[in-house]
Amino acid sequence: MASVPAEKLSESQREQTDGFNLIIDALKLNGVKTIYGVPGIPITDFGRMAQAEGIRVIAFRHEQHAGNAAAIAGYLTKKPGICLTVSAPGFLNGLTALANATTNCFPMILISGSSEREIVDLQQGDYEEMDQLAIAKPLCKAAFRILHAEDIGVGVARAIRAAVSGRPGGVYLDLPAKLFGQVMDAAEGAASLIKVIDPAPAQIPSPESVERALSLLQKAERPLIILGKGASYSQADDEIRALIEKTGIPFLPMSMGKGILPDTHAQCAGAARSLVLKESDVVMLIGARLNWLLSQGKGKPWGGRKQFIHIDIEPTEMDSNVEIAAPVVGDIGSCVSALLEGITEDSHKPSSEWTDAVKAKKDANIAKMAPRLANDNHPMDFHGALGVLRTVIKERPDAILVNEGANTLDLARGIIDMYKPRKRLDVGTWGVMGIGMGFCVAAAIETGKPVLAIEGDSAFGFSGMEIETICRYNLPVCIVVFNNGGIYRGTDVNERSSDPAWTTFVADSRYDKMMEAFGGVGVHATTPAELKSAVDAAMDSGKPTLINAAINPAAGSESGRIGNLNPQSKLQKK
Ligand code: ADP
Ligand code: TZD
Ligand code: MG
Repeated sequence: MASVPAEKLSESQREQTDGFNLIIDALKLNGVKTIYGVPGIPITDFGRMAQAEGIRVIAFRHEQHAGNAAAIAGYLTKKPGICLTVSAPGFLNGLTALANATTNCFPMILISGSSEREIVDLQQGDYEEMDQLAIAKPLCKAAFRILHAEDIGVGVARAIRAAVSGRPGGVYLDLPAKLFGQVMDAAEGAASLIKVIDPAPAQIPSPESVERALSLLQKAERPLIILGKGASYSQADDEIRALIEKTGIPFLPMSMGKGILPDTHAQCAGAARSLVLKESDVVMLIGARLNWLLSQGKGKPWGGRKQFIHIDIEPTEMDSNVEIAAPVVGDIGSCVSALLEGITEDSHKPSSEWTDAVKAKKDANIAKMAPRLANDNHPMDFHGALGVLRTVIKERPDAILVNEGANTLDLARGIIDMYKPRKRLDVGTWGVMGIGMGFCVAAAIETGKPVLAIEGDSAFGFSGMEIETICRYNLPVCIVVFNNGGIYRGTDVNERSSDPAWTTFVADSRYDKMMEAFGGVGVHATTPAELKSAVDAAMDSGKPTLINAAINPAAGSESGRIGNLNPQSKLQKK
């Protein structure tokens, strides 16, 4: 029987769709496979329906961790990670992750249900009433609200493009409760959806900017290349490796830039950081900003003025702190490819004086560190524990390392060599605590690889409840809590009252027991050997595991490596 054209059918005869289905269809059309979130009004049914439609819906215990999971999923895949929350308080819980994603240039979309416009705008006291769009706007790259079912296609498309094009970042998408139930003709609804074509188009640098960079690099006597997390994000791994190996220039990876080339690469200057920052004359930044992590490009660590070549997709990043002699604006893959075309054998080789000096310093520092990493001190110290975890990553270079804390972060970053790109995930630009378990969940789900989390005991506490999530989804995550009884140390004393010092926790806590409560494996490790065998067992079995590594409470230093950032009272008693 010939089918009757849709427009000839009466309203009641036509097939209908609604907001719920259109949002799911729009996400699926654009390749969204996973949503990270926490259920509640008005999104509970939406999550159920998304799951029924084959989208993986990962439920967390707190929205901040779902948001962090979405953010790092975006970083790992170059597609926006999706976080779904309820209105006002759930939205606010997710907002920290959205702001952090934007700060770190990770693409994600925070989708929150919200109250009705009419009631919110007249402030008439709706359930969880809040003008979420206005609050999100200054904290993310873009924010949109969809009021009508027929706009869902456009709204989702705009959110995706805003998150991943140019400098990636966080996008907020506001979905008022009424939208979900709005009904429209199914055929018209399907036709209104947009599959985003080329969401992050290549951005080709101008030939002049490439020429300028090449000639500056050629004049350099002591060149240096710095690789930031933008370089990891770009996935231009082959081009970056070719640039570095063809020129022979020493490279310094930023924290999450570690592993683009192995830290053990002959040209890696990680172990000679102070020397290369101070002594270099021309520095090429690839996907790294001259922010506080690089002393804003000036002052003592830099030993005077440098000439910078800066490769970045964001034009306004140039000259943000110091003069950029050769800005190269474009996507890293296109920029590095263009540079490579102008580099021939030996055309940009640094002097052997320079590379020899870097190598000598690096070898000396590595040799100095070696015995400390092999120590078997009781109680265990950071170096003894990190010495064995360094071996774990060497033996399992595919594993993803999640890392947060102060001493636990700074020492692990320096000690643990990374061998492959995008394997090190950490506190990023803000040095924020709380990314740990959210990052673990998404790293395991998005990559299918085993995850090793190295967590300060304070850092772990920010997202610790999500170990239930890790157990519930049976993820191959091994968490090592560096338990030194507090923030930086467990030895502070409050001399005024019986209250504990505010940097300390319950001494000798057993975080491993928390894991057992949810059916995971818990281990208490007091020596490097016990730690190594417990981590190996966890990585072999893939079972959710938490190892409580008992670290000497006196071992850490205030604020790890950045104690100099603490303000000092001139009046403080000595
Ligand atoms: P790090 O903390 O590792 O030093 P930052 O987060 O400071 O790195 O810098 C990352 C930079 O990378 C940002 O300025 C961002 O605009 C840039 N970036 C991100 N993705 C790309 C890309 N695909 N191409 C070019 N630049 C990029
Ligand atoms: N809150 C948030 C969200 N981020 C922060 N960075 C801090 C507070 C302050 N902070 C740090 O910068 S590190 C840290 C805090 C609370 C914890 C350090 O203790 P730890 O690590 O146990 O995790 P170590 O190994 O004891 O130094
Ligand atoms: Mg601690």
